[in-house]
Formats: sequence, structure tokens, C-alpha cells
Amino acid sequence: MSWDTVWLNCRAATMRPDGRPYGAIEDAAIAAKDGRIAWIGARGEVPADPGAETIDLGGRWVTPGLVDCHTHVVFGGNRAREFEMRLEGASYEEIARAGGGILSTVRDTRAASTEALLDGATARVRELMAEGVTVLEVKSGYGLDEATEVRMLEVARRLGERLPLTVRTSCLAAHALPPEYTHRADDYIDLVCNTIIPRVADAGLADAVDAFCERIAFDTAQTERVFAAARRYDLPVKLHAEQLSDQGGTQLAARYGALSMDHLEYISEDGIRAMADAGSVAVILPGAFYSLHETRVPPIDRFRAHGVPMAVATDANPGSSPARSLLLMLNMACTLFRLTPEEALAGVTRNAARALGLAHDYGTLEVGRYADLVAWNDIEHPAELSYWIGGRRATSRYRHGEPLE
Ligand code: DI6
Ligand code: FE
Repeated sequence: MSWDTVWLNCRAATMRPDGRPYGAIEDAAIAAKDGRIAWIGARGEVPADPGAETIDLGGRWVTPGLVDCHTHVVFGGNRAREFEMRLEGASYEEIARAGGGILSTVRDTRAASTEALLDGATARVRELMAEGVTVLEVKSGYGLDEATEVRMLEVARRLGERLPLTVRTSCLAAHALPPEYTHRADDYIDLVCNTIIPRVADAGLADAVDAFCERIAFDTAQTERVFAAARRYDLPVKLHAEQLSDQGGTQLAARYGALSMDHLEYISEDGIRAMADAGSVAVILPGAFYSLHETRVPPIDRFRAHGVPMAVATDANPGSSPARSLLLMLNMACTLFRLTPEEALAGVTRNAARALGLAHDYGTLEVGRYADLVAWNDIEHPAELSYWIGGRRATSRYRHGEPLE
């Protein structure tokens, strides 16, 4: 056997879809070897391994490490002034059309040094990690020129080197039209397809390609050109789809086998069916819904009816979702969208890993997955991870079998 570590005396919310609530194993033991789970089951059945380090978890609940599968945590500046303007009545779309919104963060991001971008993102990511996040997706999309898109993705990669964290990057160069391309959206898409995507693909800086298909961003024809470029470089795609209106981006993304479609407040029944057929994950972003005073709730019951897996993420960004807590998003997903606490937890574990193409490595506690574990010190039931509004749950965390902090 020769395991490295055995955790004993815990209640494991494995999040395996095995029919039991939370895939729970009461009085469990978990063993790790070379960073991966080598054995999990009832404590009474665990074979003895005198060579392994034994950790008694004192009966606490253990979940998989949390996965935040949609963030824009690398950015310069912030948009507190825009927050005030929206409270005075301006809409997100009006601000965007007037050159604010995403473009104001583009100005600040282009002007920021790489070190400043890295330091700002590191502080935000540390907060997420302290809550139990061990896997994080990071998007570009505030550069909108070759040099700054590359710098953003380099910063994202460095986050994963500097911190004990698995980082997946998405190239979101098709996030908004940069001011130097006003009235020339197709020329900008040429730059994205012929220069930016080839460059970041060759440099190994992107794990996926994302786009914003919306009235204030790019239409389906432009989005399709971006997806075709991604395909030439064997990069999977995802899409910011049907956030402010139904553009039919979902059906397009489904044709490209997208890992996920994200936001989805305005998705149609056809779009949902296309997602189900493509096996894509619906990434629900309650922070953006809340911050934009959106009233149209994503059709959770239809996702359930069609068996579309749902993930939940922060969408952490300086504009539409200045969210700094993933657990708060669980609470909001339950209260605003009526996810069950079990669905919400699956949304930041199993289904979030799937939205990143990482289902074989992360998101559940089972043999072969990485031993990313969170032991929760002060909860008596996993529903508490969704129940409390804010505050921090105390944890003991392990990544690839190693203790953190
Ligand atoms: N939708 C969003 O919610 C983020 N990007 C997007 O396409 C918002 C980005 C921002 O407001 O800065
Ligand atoms: Fe987003």
C-alpha cells in the first residue's frame, strides 16, 4: 500500500452523484498517495498502513477543494464610481455604450504594471483560497490588445506558480470592442483570430477561449469566427451567453462542444436543449445578477428538467460582480435562484470541475482524483456552507495531499 497520508474520523461529502445526499460517507477514512486519493470509504474498512501519516479530523465534515470556474480576478483599478452611477439610475449597458464599464477597466489594466496586476490579483485570490478554493479559472479580456492580453494571461499563470492553487486560463480577447477599433468590430475580430489567439496558444498561455456574445459586445457571426480560431489551435471554448438578452449564442457554442455557457438569464428553451445535447455546463453567476439589479432569473427548473449540470462561480470582476467570496455565491444561488444547498455545493465542486474540463482530476472525493480536501471546523451539516450570509468558515485545507498554511 504505502500511502503518504490517511485522514480518519471525518464525514465525507464526496459529491459523487451516487444517490446519497452529498454523496456522504459517515465516519469515513481517506488515504492519499502521490497527491491523489488512493482509498476512500468507511473508517472501519480502511486497511492499516503503519507507514502513512495519520490525521484525525475529529468528526468534521470534509468536502472536495472548491472550484471557482469563472473569474476575471486580474484587472487594474476598480469601478466604485460606476457603482454609484448605477445607483443613481444609469444602466450597465448605458455606461458601457458611453465608454465606461469594461472599457474603463481596460484603460486601467493597460496602464498597470505587470507586478501591480499580480499583486492585486494575489490579494483577491488569497481570500478565495482561505475559503477553501483550490482550483481557479482566470480570464483575460481587459487588455483587448496583443501585449496586454498576453500580460494578463502571464499574470494568471504566475498566480498558479506563486500560490498553492491550480489555475486554468481562458483567453477572453473578444470581451468588448477596444476604442481604437470603434466601428471596426470585424477588424478587431481579425486581430483576435489571426494574432492574439495564435500567440497565446503557441505560448501555452490559454487553456480555453471565451467570448462575450451580446448587444454591447460581439454577435454570433463574430463569436463563431473566434470559436473557429480556437478550434484551429485545439482549444476548448466557453461563452458569456444570454446575459442581457437572448442572442442565440448558446446554440452556437453547443455546436462547438463548449465546456460551459455562463450567465444565461435570457436563455431560450432551444438554447437549453442545445446545451443538454452538447453536454455543456450552465455556469450560474448570482453576483452579476445581483449587482446589475437583474430581475430575470436563469431557468433553473428547465436546466434540471433537461439534465444540464449547473455550476456556480463568483464572476469576480470590478464591474458586474465585485464578489470576493465564493461561499456568499452559494447563499445567493440558493436564495435568489432556489438552488438546493446540495446543488449549490455540486456547483462549486463536481460541476465546476467539469466546466473547466477537469472532471477527471478535481471536484469529487474519489479514488484517482487529486487529494484537494477542505475540513470544515464549525459546521454540523454541509447545508451550512450555503446557509450563512458572509463571514468565514474556519477550515483545514489540503492540496494534492499537502496541508496548506
Ligand atoms: N459579463 C460579465 O458579467 C463580465 N464580463 C461579461 O462579459 C463583466 C465584466 C465587467 O463588467 O468588467
Ligand atoms: Fe464573466
